[in-house]
Amino acid sequence: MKKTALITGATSGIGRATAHVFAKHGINLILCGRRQHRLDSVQKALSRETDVHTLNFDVRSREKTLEAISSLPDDFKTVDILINNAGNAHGLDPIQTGNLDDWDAMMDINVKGLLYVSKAIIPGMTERQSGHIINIGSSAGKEVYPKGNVYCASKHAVLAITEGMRIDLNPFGIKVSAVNPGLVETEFSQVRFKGGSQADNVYKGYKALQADDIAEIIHFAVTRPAHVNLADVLVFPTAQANSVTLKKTQ
Ligand code: NDP
Ligand code: 8X3
Repeated sequence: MKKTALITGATSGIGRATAHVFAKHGINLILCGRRQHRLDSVQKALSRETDVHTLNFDVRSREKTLEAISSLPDDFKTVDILINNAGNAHGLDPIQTGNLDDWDAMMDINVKGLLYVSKAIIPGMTERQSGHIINIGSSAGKEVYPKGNVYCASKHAVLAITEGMRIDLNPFGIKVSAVNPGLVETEFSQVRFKGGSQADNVYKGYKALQADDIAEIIHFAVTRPAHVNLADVLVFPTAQANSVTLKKTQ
């Protein structure tokens, strides 16, 4: 029986790479994001390999999130795997000069958006007494770095929510995992620096993780035997030792 996965943030980076790996292995896909043209092109690329449905909504909107997920056609209503991936950093500023809109975006998307999506999916999983939720945290959820303040707080919250979910969903046999990457070369820094030139240097002078590296780990996690749950995975590029120690060659 083919499984169905719902992936948030499937229009770019880690989410899109995960969609590709899942499709290759015959997992049916519900791809979510706000950029319709990207949803269309990922759907077009992957429909040769598996069944794909797309949902366009902003996870900041509680109503739109619940409405979109409740609109799923019968063939896609049973979500076996939820990948809570949508999220970004917005800005990199000391707390005293931080931007309130950036703070709102990070807490609303990375934390509250993850909760809204989970709220819509969990009832089906508890009813069926099965399922796997993977929350994409970050090394920033394990340690705080200079100017990371609110982004780090949002990812610490993701980790706390993951642990809470694992406890509360334990009686239902639902797996809950956190995958926590260090530096991954995606559109993440373009979003963080609002398209500014700072983004160009973030992945220079060392080999950063690629979105595919994380996608492979996510696929490994969802294909473990029923009695095995990868509860918490921290993954760095070899050049990175922690949030502030990075070996660059230039
Ligand atoms: P990208 O910027 O490449 O992708 C972010 C994805 O999130 C996009 O598909 C975007 O889709 C979606 N998204 C953003 N805001 C919203 C929103 N309001 N509503 C719905 N979807 C949204 O970054 P990454 O792939 O790197 O990031 C994915 C996750 O990985 C994030 O949670 C990030 O914090 C985490 N992470 C990233 C690391 C890195 O170094 N890159 C390291 C550790 C964790 P769209 O714009 O179409 O809505
Ligand atoms: C993304 C990696 O180091 O920019 O979570 O926080 S970092």
